[in-house]
Amino acid sequence: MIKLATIAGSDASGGAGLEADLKTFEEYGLYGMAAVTVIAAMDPDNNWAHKVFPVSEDALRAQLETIFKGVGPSAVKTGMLGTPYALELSREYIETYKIKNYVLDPVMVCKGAGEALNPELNAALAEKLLPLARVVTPNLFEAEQLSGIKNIDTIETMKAAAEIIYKKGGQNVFVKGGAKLPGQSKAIDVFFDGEKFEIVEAALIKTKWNHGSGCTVAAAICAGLAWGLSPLESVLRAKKFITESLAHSFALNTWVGPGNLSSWRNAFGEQVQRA
Ligand code: PXL
Repeated sequence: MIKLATIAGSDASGGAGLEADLKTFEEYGLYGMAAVTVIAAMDPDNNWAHKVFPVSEDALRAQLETIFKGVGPSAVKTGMLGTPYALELSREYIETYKIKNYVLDPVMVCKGAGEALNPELNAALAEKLLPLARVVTPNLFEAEQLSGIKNIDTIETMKAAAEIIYKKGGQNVFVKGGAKLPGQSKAIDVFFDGEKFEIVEAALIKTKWNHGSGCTVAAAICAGLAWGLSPLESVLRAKKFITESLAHSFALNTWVGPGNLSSWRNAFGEQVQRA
């Protein structure tokens, strides 16, 4: 059994964070472990406003010992870190245990939270985690923060950002335009491996119920790498997985809804296949 781990926030609503990661790993037929960095809860009496409760440094380190020393993951993903020590500990364990298949989802905002969660963490993330990442998966906002480019709203500016983020240390950069790139009739992302750009296109699924998509895509890429796929192959598989999932997305309430991660299984009668 291939074992992999996520270091991420818990989303009490179940659509994003480590809950999305574990569901994705399961759909890929892999065994998932999770270290919780923060607990995110949403207030039904206040328009689903997010509250984030950090897990203590001791508790996080203890979880990382369990996962890295006690088991040994063959691939790791990080999501919402939320504190400087979560970032430092992630780096320490990924480095010490020489994790090659590390996917960095540079979570900087979550829907409903509005502003960037911890602007001061973004610089540290670029400096300390980016150089370890086999694949980094910024959305347009995160790509702006990581690259310093102000308005990323075209394929050309996505490419320019990917190049800068690559130069800052990400070995493979996947800039997700998705449904957010203006004026497109497809969902468009840009992949860059330092030599070649790949424009990744898929059907544009118009849905409001896309909560957890970023987490899911990064987890799916992580699972692909753990299978032994190349970074580009992992990205293409992840894109199919999320597109299928979004095509079957659903509402949890008036505010939020996730994709349906099991829709692949339902559509094809099997787990996500390797080949
Ligand atoms: O989708 C970003 C995200 C990541 N991680 C956690 C979250 C969210 C958004 O709600 O709650 C734990």
